[in-house]
Amino acid sequence: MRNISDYEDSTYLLNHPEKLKFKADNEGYLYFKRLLGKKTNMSLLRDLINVCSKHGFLDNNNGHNSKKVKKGIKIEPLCKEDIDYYKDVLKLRSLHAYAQSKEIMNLFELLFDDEVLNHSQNIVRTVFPDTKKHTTPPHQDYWYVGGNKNTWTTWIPLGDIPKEMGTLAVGKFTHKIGIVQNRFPADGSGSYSCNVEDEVEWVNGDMEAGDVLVFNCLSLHQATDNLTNEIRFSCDFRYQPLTEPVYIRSLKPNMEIMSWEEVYEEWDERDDLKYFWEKFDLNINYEIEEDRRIN
Ligand SMILES: O=C(O)CCC(=O)C(=O)O
Ligand SMILES: [Fe+2]
Repeated sequence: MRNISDYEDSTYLLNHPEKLKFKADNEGYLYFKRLLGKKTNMSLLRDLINVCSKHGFLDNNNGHNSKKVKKGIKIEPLCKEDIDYYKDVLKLRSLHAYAQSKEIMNLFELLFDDEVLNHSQNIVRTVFPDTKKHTTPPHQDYWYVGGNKNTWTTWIPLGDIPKEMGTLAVGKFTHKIGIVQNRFPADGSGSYSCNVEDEVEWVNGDMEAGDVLVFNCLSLHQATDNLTNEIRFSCDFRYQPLTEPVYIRSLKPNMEIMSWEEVYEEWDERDDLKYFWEKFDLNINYEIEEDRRIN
């Protein structure tokens, strides 16, 4: 990656909706410092550390909140691959509730001028030290998410994430290029990558608990390497105008590794968050969209 500058904080535009929308339409990304409270962010981080600890990944000698991995443990891209661990992560009610934080829902209501659907397929990334070759390569989310091109992703660090721990770089203005057809097999999460022009202007930076990065599903983005000896945790959630088509997979648990019944097993029976999307009259695509088919 060449041509990198810091994320530009758009918090000051939250009271100027037209300007905020213009910036989103123009640059294809927005960044908000501390849009969310630190307390809830740290609480979800603790929940994830507890799941990691339950699965025996952590060096508990380093203290209660340690994100250091046990010596000798070799976890291949645990990112999402260790199914039992990841199932326990997806069962966390705190994760799914976080995706519907009112600050995020209000932000997208403002950007969409419509009611907002949070895709129930919420994702957590667990990135271990020394996993460079699994770092997520450049891609557009539209290839994976589909449905419509007005879907946006939020990428949220859990805890503070300095640049050397790896964050998410977004290519400013790249959503205007349209679908980038060049896809080829690559290492890293997602397994495919786009060709990227040298001129792309990337934004990246240190992130703090509560910061939120949002970008359009056609904006090119890529993760950067975790060069520390601690685990990096982040979550990525997706949102779209309620009236636009949604691809069926966006309403299933990530990677379809389990059923919603299994996710909800230990939740309160009357919890409103369960199957929340079923109360909307959605326009669901059951077939993969034409422009996402690989020839
Ligand atoms: O965190 C990562 O490794 C990739 C995140 C990503 O591609 C996304 O949020 O859409
Ligand atoms: Fe992505």
